[in-house]
Amino acid sequence: MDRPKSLPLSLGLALGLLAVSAVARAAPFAYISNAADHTVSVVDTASDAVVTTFPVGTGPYGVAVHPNGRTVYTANLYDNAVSVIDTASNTVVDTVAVGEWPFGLAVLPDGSALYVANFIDSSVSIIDTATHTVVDTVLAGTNARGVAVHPDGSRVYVTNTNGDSVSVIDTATHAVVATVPVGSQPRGIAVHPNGKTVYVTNNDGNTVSVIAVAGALANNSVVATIAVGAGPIGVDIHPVSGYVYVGNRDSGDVYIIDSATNAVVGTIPVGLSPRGVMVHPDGGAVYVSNSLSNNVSVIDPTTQTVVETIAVGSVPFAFGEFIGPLDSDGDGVADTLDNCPLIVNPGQEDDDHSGRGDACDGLPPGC
Ligand SMILES: [Ca+2]
Ligand SMILES: [Ca+2]
Ligand SMILES: [Ca+2]
Repeated sequence: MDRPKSLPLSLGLALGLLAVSAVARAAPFAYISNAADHTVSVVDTASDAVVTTFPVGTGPYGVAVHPNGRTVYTANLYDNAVSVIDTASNTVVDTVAVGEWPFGLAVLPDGSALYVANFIDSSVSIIDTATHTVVDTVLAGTNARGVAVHPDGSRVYVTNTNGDSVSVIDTATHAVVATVPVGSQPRGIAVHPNGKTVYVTNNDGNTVSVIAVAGALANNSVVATIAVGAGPIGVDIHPVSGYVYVGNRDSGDVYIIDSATNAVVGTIPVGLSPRGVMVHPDGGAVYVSNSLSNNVSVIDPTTQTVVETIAVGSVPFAFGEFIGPLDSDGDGVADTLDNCPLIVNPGQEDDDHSGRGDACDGLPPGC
């Protein structure tokens, strides 16, 4: 079943104004890393079909998509390396050696650097995404695992699974500027899209810690602890509703927390041993990788029910931000980078230096 897609109002206006009939709405892809068969399953999120599966390094537990959507990275636990994947060809184009047992990883919003948590080394490797080289290694807490980036790019947050803490890294200096005690065995981590709080799953404590990181409470301290299901790991936050989706490994379900009240407002059964959880960038679905069912559950966030189950590879973890960015006009340039996000202009020409693509000059805002 195809997930219904609403046509953005501004796209409707653009279509009407330009009488363009063939603007494809290219869907981003979900890159599901399969830890046991050392592959990535690529899911077209418009159809929820697996379009291809390709090999990467050994034990790809973590995965991250570059903000431009042209590169994907997997952290390969058993070869102590990161695979660099070209999404045009879905092939590994480079391999970068990092620390021992790399797990989670995340890219800065400007795309310049990739942060990789090394579990055994309790460190974070910082990779320059232009050169594919490690430019720095930062000591974190004991057994670094999950990585999340603040939307303003200034801070990276790392869970330390056996340190029961979160390390806060300043991306300008690479210094650890705070170490925040959280619950027992923190694993997953996500920054609220409003930039004010960070949600951390405590796998052993069956709780979620909420850290205040901006605003009046910008002191990197835990302001709430919420009881969830058994063995929480994956976590992500819906950009519109502010609902927090938490995958619980041992109870095989997803808890929904309303971030306005930090109350649990729902529970959704999924597959066995859910790991990766990510809200689709268009807000229309939530994807959950079930590591012992070898499939992905797709949740409709309007009904909070599973509407699709997608068979993937063996032991899908997809730990991280595994879905690519929106590219509404399908010209290969992500919406956040496209100077005419609803008009096909892959060259991004701006000959008059207006700051808008020449294809949009003179058209109403939103084209
Ligand atoms: Ca585009
Ligand atoms: Ca465009
Ligand atoms: Ca222009």
